[in-house]
Amino acid sequence: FVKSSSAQGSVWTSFLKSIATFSGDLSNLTAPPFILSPVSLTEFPAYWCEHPELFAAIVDGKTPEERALRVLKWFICTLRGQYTTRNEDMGSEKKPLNPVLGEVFYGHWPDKDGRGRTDLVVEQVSHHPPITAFHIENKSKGVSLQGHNAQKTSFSTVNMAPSIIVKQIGHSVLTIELPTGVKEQYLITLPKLVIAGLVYGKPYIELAENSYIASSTGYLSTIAYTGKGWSWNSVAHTFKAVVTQPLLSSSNSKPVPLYTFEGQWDGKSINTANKTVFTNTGKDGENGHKELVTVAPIEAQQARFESRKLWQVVSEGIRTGNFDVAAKDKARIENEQRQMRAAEREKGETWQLIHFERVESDPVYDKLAVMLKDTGVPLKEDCYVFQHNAPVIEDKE
Ligand code: 0T9
Repeated sequence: FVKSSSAQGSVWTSFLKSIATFSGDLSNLTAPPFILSPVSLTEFPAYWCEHPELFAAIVDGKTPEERALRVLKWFICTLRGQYTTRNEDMGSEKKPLNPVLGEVFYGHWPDKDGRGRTDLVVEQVSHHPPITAFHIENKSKGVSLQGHNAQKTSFSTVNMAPSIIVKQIGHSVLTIELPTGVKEQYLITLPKLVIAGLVYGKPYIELAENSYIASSTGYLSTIAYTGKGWSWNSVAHTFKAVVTQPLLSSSNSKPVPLYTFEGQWDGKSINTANKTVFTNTGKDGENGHKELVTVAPIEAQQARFESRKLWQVVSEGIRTGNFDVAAKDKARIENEQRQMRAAEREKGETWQLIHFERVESDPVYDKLAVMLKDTGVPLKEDCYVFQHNAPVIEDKE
């Protein structure tokens, strides 16, 4: 059951052994060249908005209930991009480039059909452990998403197959401002990942357990990832989402289910009550098309550590199979970072973030987290909260 070509096979087998005995953060692990991705993790938050029209349309929901459903639909439609893109584009999950402290990634989705322009700002706010913060905003519609993401990885055997378990640490908060000026917030927690397919040398992601979307209007969506995907005879990427009625404050009754959706998060799902199609992110589906983020060409990138500019030589090396060129430039970047950290220590300085600031707590998160806890949701450990702190979005059009 080892990757076919025997030379590669033995490299992969010893890599698997090193993962199995590794403790801590997998971003530090040296992986065989064929599993390297030319893309940095700072680019990943763009997956949240590859359906910019669904993101914008949230605010057009007429009632709190309709908006909660639109948030759920948008969220489900992001999953295919988040978790299957590398398999679709490169044949398997790949190890992303580990961002440097202060690495930034900027992009936007242009205005089209009245949906408004959406801007993306990403910054690597910590290197040890790696934490990525992002802010996505459609100003004209009054819709924004702010979040940060980190991972805790471990090795385990799932359905008799060696697998990497990735606990996502962090959360996102979606804020919408209605035309009346009223604001609604939605706390979005993140699912657990199982990286399966390792023995075949073709890793892919399956989602596990639950994630939640808790709204300030009281609606709660519970998304259960049924994860049949790693049993040989069943369908991959299945989920069931239940939207419950707002709880009256301080009542300890069980939330009443209003809607249930079932299906595949990378394909079709249906409303189980009336059998209408809910989302379809599959290739030919209603929301199958995705719109990649628009990024300035490398020559025009101004920031010191703008992701594609920083990793240009490394990425090119990986893409063209010149792994020694890639390794050399990666080592150069990492040495430079070590020198910067040493110089800062010497001067008693710390690296200054550009777009985010670390805060002790976030009142919106605290409020929604309490609501989740009250409904009996076990809240996972979180990392520090980062807040977007600067009006960095200038119109470049
Ligand atoms: C946030 C997403 C996250 C980042 C990636 C686990 C992972 C790094 C984190 C969670 C995004 O919103 C969604 C998608 C994919 C996740 C990555 C998949 C992956 O394998 C890596 C880890 C660090 C590895 O590279 C493990 C080693 C490798 C051999 C497996 C292919």
